[in-house]
Amino acid sequence: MTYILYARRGWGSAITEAALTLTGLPFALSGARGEPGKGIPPLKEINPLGQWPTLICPDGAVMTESAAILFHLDDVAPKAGLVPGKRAKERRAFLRWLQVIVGAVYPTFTYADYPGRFVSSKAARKELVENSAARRKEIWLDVESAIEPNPWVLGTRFSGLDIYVKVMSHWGPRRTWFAAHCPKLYSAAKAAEAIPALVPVWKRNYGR
Ligand SMILES: N[C@@H](CCC(=O)N[C@@H](CS)C(=O)NCC(=O)O)C(=O)O
Repeated sequence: MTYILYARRGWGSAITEAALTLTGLPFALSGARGEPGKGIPPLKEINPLGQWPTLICPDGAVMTESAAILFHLDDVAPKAGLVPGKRAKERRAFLRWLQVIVGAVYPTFTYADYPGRFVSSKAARKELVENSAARRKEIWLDVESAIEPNPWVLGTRFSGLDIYVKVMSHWGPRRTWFAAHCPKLYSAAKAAEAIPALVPVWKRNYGR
Protein backbone atom coordinates (compact mmCIF):
# COMPACT_ATOMS: atom_id res chain seq x y z
CA MET A 1 0.00 0.00 0.00
CA THR A 2 1.20 3.46 -0.82
CA TYR A 3 0.27 7.01 -0.05
CA ILE A 4 -1.90 8.71 -2.66
CA LEU A 5 -1.37 12.43 -3.07
CA TYR A 6 -3.90 14.54 -4.95
CA ALA A 7 -1.61 16.70 -7.00
CA ARG A 8 -1.89 19.75 -9.14
CA ARG A 9 1.31 20.93 -10.79
CA GLY A 10 2.90 23.85 -8.99
CA TRP A 11 0.20 24.11 -6.32
CA GLY A 12 0.40 23.27 -2.61
CA SER A 13 0.64 19.57 -3.36
CA ALA A 14 4.22 20.26 -4.51
CA ILE A 15 5.14 20.86 -0.85
CA THR A 16 3.91 17.42 0.13
CA GLU A 17 5.28 15.77 -2.99
CA ALA A 18 8.75 17.08 -2.12
CA ALA A 19 8.43 16.04 1.52
CA LEU A 20 7.21 12.55 0.57
CA THR A 21 10.10 12.21 -1.86
CA LEU A 22 12.63 12.92 0.87
CA THR A 23 11.05 10.33 3.17
CA GLY A 24 11.49 7.58 0.59
CA LEU A 25 7.98 6.34 1.43
CA PRO A 26 6.08 4.87 -1.52
CA PHE A 27 3.50 7.25 -2.97
CA ALA A 28 1.50 7.83 -6.12
CA LEU A 29 0.12 11.05 -7.51
CA SER A 30 -3.52 11.27 -8.41
CA GLY A 31 -4.96 13.67 -10.97
CA ALA A 32 -6.04 16.98 -9.55
CA ARG A 33 -9.62 16.00 -8.92
CA GLY A 34 -9.30 12.31 -8.18
CA GLU A 35 -9.78 9.39 -10.51
CA PRO A 36 -13.05 7.63 -9.68
CA GLY A 37 -12.43 5.02 -12.42
CA LYS A 38 -9.35 3.94 -10.51
CA GLY A 39 -11.11 3.91 -7.17
CA ILE A 40 -9.72 7.32 -6.14
CA PRO A 41 -12.64 9.50 -5.04
CA PRO A 42 -13.17 13.08 -6.19
CA LEU A 43 -11.17 15.47 -4.02
CA LYS A 44 -14.24 17.26 -2.62
CA GLU A 45 -15.61 13.96 -1.35
CA ILE A 46 -12.73 13.46 1.05
CA ASN A 47 -11.70 17.09 1.65
CA PRO A 48 -14.67 19.46 1.84
CA LEU A 49 -12.25 22.39 1.49
CA GLY A 50 -11.35 21.00 -1.93
CA GLN A 51 -7.71 21.94 -1.41
CA TRP A 52 -4.32 20.60 -2.35
CA PRO A 53 -2.49 18.96 -0.68
CA THR A 54 -4.84 16.13 0.23
CA LEU A 55 -3.30 12.81 1.10
CA ILE A 56 -4.72 9.31 1.48
CA CYS A 57 -2.52 7.30 3.83
CA PRO A 58 -1.79 3.60 3.26
CA ASP A 59 -4.46 2.62 5.84
CA GLY A 60 -7.07 4.81 4.10
CA ALA A 61 -6.93 7.71 6.56
CA VAL A 62 -7.26 11.11 4.90
CA MET A 63 -4.91 13.92 5.79
CA THR A 64 -5.20 17.54 4.72
CA GLU A 65 -3.25 20.67 5.72
CA SER A 66 0.34 20.78 4.58
CA ALA A 67 1.82 21.35 8.05
CA ALA A 68 -0.13 18.49 9.62
CA ILE A 69 1.02 16.24 6.80
CA LEU A 70 4.62 17.38 7.30
CA PHE A 71 4.49 16.39 10.98
CA HIS A 72 2.92 13.06 10.10
CA LEU A 73 5.65 12.31 7.55
CA ASP A 74 8.25 13.22 10.15
CA ASP A 75 6.61 10.78 12.60
CA VAL A 76 6.86 8.00 10.04
CA ALA A 77 10.25 8.90 8.53
CA PRO A 78 12.23 11.10 10.95
CA LYS A 79 15.49 10.53 9.06
CA ALA A 80 14.24 12.81 6.28
CA GLY A 81 14.86 15.72 8.66
CA LEU A 82 11.64 17.55 7.82
CA VAL A 83 11.00 18.66 11.42
CA PRO A 84 13.69 19.44 14.01
CA GLY A 85 13.32 17.05 16.95
CA LYS A 86 11.88 18.05 20.31
CA ARG A 87 15.31 18.81 21.75
CA ALA A 88 16.79 20.49 18.68
CA LYS A 89 17.77 24.11 19.20
CA GLU A 90 16.10 25.01 15.90
CA ARG A 91 12.72 23.61 17.01
CA ARG A 92 11.20 26.88 18.24
CA ALA A 93 12.18 28.84 15.16
CA PHE A 94 10.83 26.01 13.03
CA LEU A 95 7.46 26.05 14.81
CA ARG A 96 7.28 29.81 14.60
CA TRP A 97 8.04 30.17 10.92
CA LEU A 98 5.96 27.18 9.91
CA GLN A 99 2.98 28.71 11.65
CA VAL A 100 3.64 32.09 10.05
CA ILE A 101 3.76 30.47 6.62
CA VAL A 102 0.63 28.33 6.95
CA GLY A 103 -1.31 30.65 9.25
CA ALA A 104 -0.46 34.07 7.83
CA VAL A 105 1.05 33.76 4.35
CA TYR A 106 -1.10 30.91 3.00
CA PRO A 107 -4.45 32.61 3.75
CA THR A 108 -3.41 35.61 1.66
CA PHE A 109 -3.56 33.26 -1.32
CA THR A 110 -6.94 31.94 -0.21
CA TYR A 111 -8.29 35.50 -0.25
CA ALA A 112 -6.48 36.75 -3.33
CA ASP A 113 -7.09 33.62 -5.42
CA TYR A 114 -10.81 33.46 -4.65
CA PRO A 115 -11.91 36.97 -3.60
CA GLY A 116 -15.48 36.28 -4.72
CA ARG A 117 -15.85 33.80 -1.86
CA PHE A 118 -15.42 36.59 0.62
CA VAL A 119 -16.75 39.81 -0.92
CA SER A 120 -19.06 40.37 -3.84
CA SER A 121 -18.61 43.75 -5.48
CA LYS A 122 -15.98 44.21 -8.14
CA ALA A 123 -14.34 47.02 -6.20
CA ALA A 124 -14.23 45.01 -2.99
CA ARG A 125 -12.74 42.03 -4.79
CA LYS A 126 -10.06 44.21 -6.35
CA GLU A 127 -9.24 45.73 -2.98
CA LEU A 128 -9.09 42.32 -1.31
CA VAL A 129 -6.71 40.99 -3.97
CA GLU A 130 -4.46 44.04 -3.75
CA ASN A 131 -4.42 44.19 0.04
CA SER A 132 -3.79 40.46 0.39
CA ALA A 133 -0.85 40.71 -1.99
CA ALA A 134 0.53 43.71 -0.11
CA ARG A 135 0.12 42.00 3.25
CA ARG A 136 1.88 38.92 1.91
CA LYS A 137 4.88 41.01 0.91
CA GLU A 138 4.99 42.59 4.38
CA ILE A 139 4.98 39.18 6.05
CA TRP A 140 7.74 37.84 3.82
CA LEU A 141 9.82 40.96 4.53
CA ASP A 142 9.34 40.38 8.28
CA VAL A 143 10.53 36.80 7.94
CA GLU A 144 13.44 37.97 5.79
CA SER A 145 14.61 40.38 8.44
CA ALA A 146 14.54 37.69 11.16
CA ILE A 147 16.36 34.78 9.53
CA GLU A 148 20.01 34.02 8.71
CA PRO A 149 20.05 31.15 6.21
CA ASN A 150 23.27 29.15 5.87
CA PRO A 151 22.01 27.94 3.44
CA TRP A 152 18.72 26.81 5.01
CA VAL A 153 16.01 28.93 6.63
CA LEU A 154 17.07 27.59 10.03
CA GLY A 155 20.78 28.12 9.39
CA THR A 156 22.86 25.01 8.89
CA ARG A 157 19.92 22.66 9.39
CA PHE A 158 17.60 21.71 6.54
CA SER A 159 13.87 21.45 7.36
CA GLY A 160 10.48 21.41 5.70
CA LEU A 161 10.56 25.22 5.82
CA ASP A 162 12.99 25.20 2.91
CA ILE A 163 10.46 23.26 0.86
CA TYR A 164 7.71 25.77 1.64
CA VAL A 165 9.93 28.70 0.72
CA LYS A 166 11.00 27.08 -2.54
CA VAL A 167 7.40 26.31 -3.55
CA MET A 168 5.99 29.65 -2.44
CA SER A 169 8.77 31.58 -4.17
CA HIS A 170 7.08 30.51 -7.41
CA TRP A 171 3.82 32.13 -6.33
CA GLY A 172 3.06 35.83 -6.10
CA PRO A 173 4.96 38.11 -5.79
CA ARG A 174 7.18 35.56 -7.57
CA ARG A 175 10.85 34.91 -7.90
CA THR A 176 12.18 38.19 -9.24
CA TRP A 177 10.58 39.96 -6.29
CA PHE A 178 12.10 37.47 -3.83
CA ALA A 179 15.51 37.80 -5.46
CA ALA A 180 15.35 41.60 -5.21
CA HIS A 181 13.66 42.07 -1.81
CA CYS A 182 14.16 38.84 0.13
CA PRO A 183 17.59 37.57 -0.92
CA LYS A 184 17.91 35.42 2.21
CA LEU A 185 14.63 33.61 1.57
CA TYR A 186 15.54 33.37 -2.08
CA SER A 187 18.88 31.76 -1.23
CA ALA A 188 17.11 29.15 0.91
CA ALA A 189 14.73 28.50 -1.99
CA LYS A 190 17.70 28.02 -4.29
CA ALA A 191 19.31 25.62 -1.81
CA ALA A 192 16.12 23.54 -1.72
CA GLU A 193 16.01 23.69 -5.49
CA ALA A 194 19.46 22.09 -5.65
CA ILE A 195 18.66 19.05 -3.47
CA PRO A 196 19.37 16.26 -5.97
CA ALA A 197 16.47 14.02 -4.89
CA LEU A 198 14.05 16.91 -5.43
CA VAL A 199 15.18 18.00 -8.87
CA PRO A 200 12.57 15.76 -10.61
CA VAL A 201 9.84 17.11 -8.32
CA TRP A 202 10.67 20.71 -9.20
CA LYS A 203 10.90 19.84 -12.87
CA ARG A 204 7.48 18.19 -12.81
CA ASN A 205 5.91 21.13 -11.00
CA TYR A 206 7.77 24.12 -12.40
CA GLY A 207 9.38 22.85 -15.57
CA ARG A 208 12.91 23.34 -14.25
N1 LIG B 1 -4.03 25.45 4.87
C1 LIG B 1 -3.88 24.66 3.68
C2 LIG B 1 -3.99 25.57 2.46
C3 LIG B 1 -4.04 24.77 1.17
C4 LIG B 1 -4.42 25.63 -0.02
O1 LIG B 1 -4.90 26.76 0.12
N2 LIG B 1 -4.20 25.09 -1.21
C5 LIG B 1 -4.56 25.79 -2.43
C6 LIG B 1 -3.57 25.47 -3.54
S1 LIG B 1 -1.99 26.11 -3.25
C7 LIG B 1 -5.89 25.29 -2.92
O2 LIG B 1 -6.09 24.10 -2.96
N3 LIG B 1 -6.79 26.20 -3.29
C8 LIG B 1 -8.05 25.84 -3.82
C9 LIG B 1 -9.17 26.33 -2.98
O3 LIG B 1 -8.95 26.89 -1.88
O4 LIG B 1 -10.30 26.17 -3.43
C10 LIG B 1 -2.56 23.91 3.71
O5 LIG B 1 -1.61 24.36 4.38
O6 LIG B 1 -2.47 22.81 3.13
